[in-house]
Amino acid sequence: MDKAEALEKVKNILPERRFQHTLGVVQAALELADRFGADRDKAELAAILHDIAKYFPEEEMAETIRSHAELDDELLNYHPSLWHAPVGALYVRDRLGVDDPEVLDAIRYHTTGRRGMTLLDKVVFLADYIEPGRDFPGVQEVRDIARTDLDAACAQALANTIRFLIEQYHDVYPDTLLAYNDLIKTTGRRLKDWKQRTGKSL
Ligand code: DGI
Ligand code: FE
Ligand code: FE
Repeated sequence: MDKAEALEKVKNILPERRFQHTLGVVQAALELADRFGADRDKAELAAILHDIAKYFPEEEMAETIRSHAELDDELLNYHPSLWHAPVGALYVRDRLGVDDPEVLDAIRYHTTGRRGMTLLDKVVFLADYIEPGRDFPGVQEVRDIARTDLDAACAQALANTIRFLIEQYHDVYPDTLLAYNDLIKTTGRRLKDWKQRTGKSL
């Protein structure tokens, strides 16, 4: 499946607003790929397809998770908004013939992240967070950090998400915490310095 076919497919599947978000993620992913040396074509394909399963019916996604050993059954104990990422990865592999494991993983982990995120995982995860259409508290700071520091920007995005989830008394999926713990080891110092230098509260 090439880029044009993938775009056509998601344009047909997604509502207009979600398609516009997808185009924003593509733009952001290409910028990040160029800045941090990721494969442009893989970043673009993963970005185009990342939310393809966003509006699949919940019961259908639950059944997909139950019937595929490679998808963690534990997902069923967490919020359904997490399901579209792994289900989407499986869908593009089995139904659209996407066979690049790096692209499939970037789609699979775009919502939660994971321990040991690859360069491509980070590019797609961060692009989803900072694409131009996003407007939530803290996003501008993450955009600023992302100009120079991919890992620190991902860590800050994860910190914001975890804080938001906890404020709402939502559950936090283990991969989200593992991704944060992993990245904060190497970026915590830089983020503290950044915060002190800019006086920004993150
Ligand atoms: O699909 P998008 O809206 O573009 O973005 P996304 O794939 O990052 O999904 C965002 C949603 O996922 C948002 O409602 C927060 C939620 N989310 C992310 N990590 C976790 C989570 N929800 C729970 N309950 N637990 C998590 O760890
Ligand atoms: Fe998503
Ligand atoms: Fe998205």
